[in-house]
Amino acid sequence: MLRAIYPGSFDPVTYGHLDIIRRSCKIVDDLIVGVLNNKAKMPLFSVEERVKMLEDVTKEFGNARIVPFDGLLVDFASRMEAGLVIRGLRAITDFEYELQMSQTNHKLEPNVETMFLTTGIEYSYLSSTTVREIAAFGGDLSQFVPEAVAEELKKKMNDKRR
Ligand code: COD
Repeated sequence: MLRAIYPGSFDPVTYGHLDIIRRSCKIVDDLIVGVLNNKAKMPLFSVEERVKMLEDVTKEFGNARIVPFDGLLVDFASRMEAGLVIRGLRAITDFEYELQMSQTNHKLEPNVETMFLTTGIEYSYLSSTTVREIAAFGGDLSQFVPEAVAEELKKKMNDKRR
């Protein structure tokens, strides 16, 4: 059985992330979407909120499960007994960071390999950062995130304005 981890911040999950999850689920038997619980990064959504949104939008994939983690990714991978990490590659700007991360992880834990899936062309521009910015200015989010996530973003932005 092939088990992999797709780790990230998912603050919030976008159609770009979902595209990678959908395609990964066709490749591996058990996909663990690892949600980083890093309070130092000051995410917009709490880890519980990010996990809940991911659970809602990945229900249709029978072999994906959402698990929060903190600490090192390689330790999380060992705990989950996963030897494979999947990452998405959007553009050359992602490459340097991703290369450094995969090589560091491999040095820390040689049993963990990283596999890259290139983004679908229609999502290559898309990031959680731009989604948060559009939401902050009340823009239309329908092309970027599922409806349930757009609703959560609107609520969060309204709460912040109060
Ligand atoms: N299309 C395709 N892929 C996309 C898109 C898109 N539009 N948007 C994002 N992605 C991919 C990203 O390339 C990434 O692979 C994944 O989706 C998640 O993206 P993010 O932005 O939500 O998550 P990141 O990149 O902030 O996640 C970083 C980690 C949490 C994985 C990293 O910080 C980590 O492992 N932290 C734990 C500490 C650790 O082990 N550090 C040492 C590693 S060197």
